[in-house]
Amino acid sequence: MQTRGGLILLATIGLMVLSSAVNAGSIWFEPTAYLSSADMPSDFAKMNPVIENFEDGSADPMLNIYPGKILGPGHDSGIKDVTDSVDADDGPIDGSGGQGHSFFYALNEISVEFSDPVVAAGLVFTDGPQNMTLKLEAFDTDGSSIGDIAWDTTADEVYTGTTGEDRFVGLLSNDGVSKLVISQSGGGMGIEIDHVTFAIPEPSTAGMLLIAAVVLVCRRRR
Ligand SMILES: [Ca+2]
Ligand SMILES: [Ca+2]
Ligand SMILES: [Ca+2]
Repeated sequence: MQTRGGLILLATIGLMVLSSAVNAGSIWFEPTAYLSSADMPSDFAKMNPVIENFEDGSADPMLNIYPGKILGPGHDSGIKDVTDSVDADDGPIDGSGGQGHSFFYALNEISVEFSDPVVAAGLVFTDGPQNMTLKLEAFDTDGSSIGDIAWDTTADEVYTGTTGEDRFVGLLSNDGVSKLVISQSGGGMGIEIDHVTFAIPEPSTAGMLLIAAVVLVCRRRR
């Protein structure tokens, strides 16, 4: 009797957790100032995400980021020292990320594709022209839009690595995110990002409870 009661309780809890997970949908994180990974919103950081900071000069194999390229320390585009990494990536938090690595494209849109769907996805906008409206849009595994978030950038008219306008933005989604697109409108050109941040689904609590229930059933049958 005790085992059967435990089993029913376990299965009930499992179904409750499963049902709440399915109904949760997505949670968006408004743009927030970001000088190091310590500035990641705590509810996002709880997902134990991978942070791709480009500091080894390459991107995680799970990521396909396009168009554009990784910039290294002090990149010279005709204007010297245009690299605009997250501030802490080059050592001190000192108002500059000029000696770190970032990802840059000369026009107005960068896509980040995940080879497997992720449940947490975010990035840090690090530079662009003044007076632009930025938008981050997320897509599910069918390619349908999950939603977007837009904000007016406070970017200064400085093309070197200043960090006052750097913003983290992202979402958690149980639908699974397959792609992020960051874009800007308003006249100028050039967009730069860093700290592409993502978490793949872990075996859920619900899944673990259901597995435990199945094991118990098998043991009883034996
Ligand atoms: Ca710095
Ligand atoms: Ca970086
Ligand atoms: Ca910046």
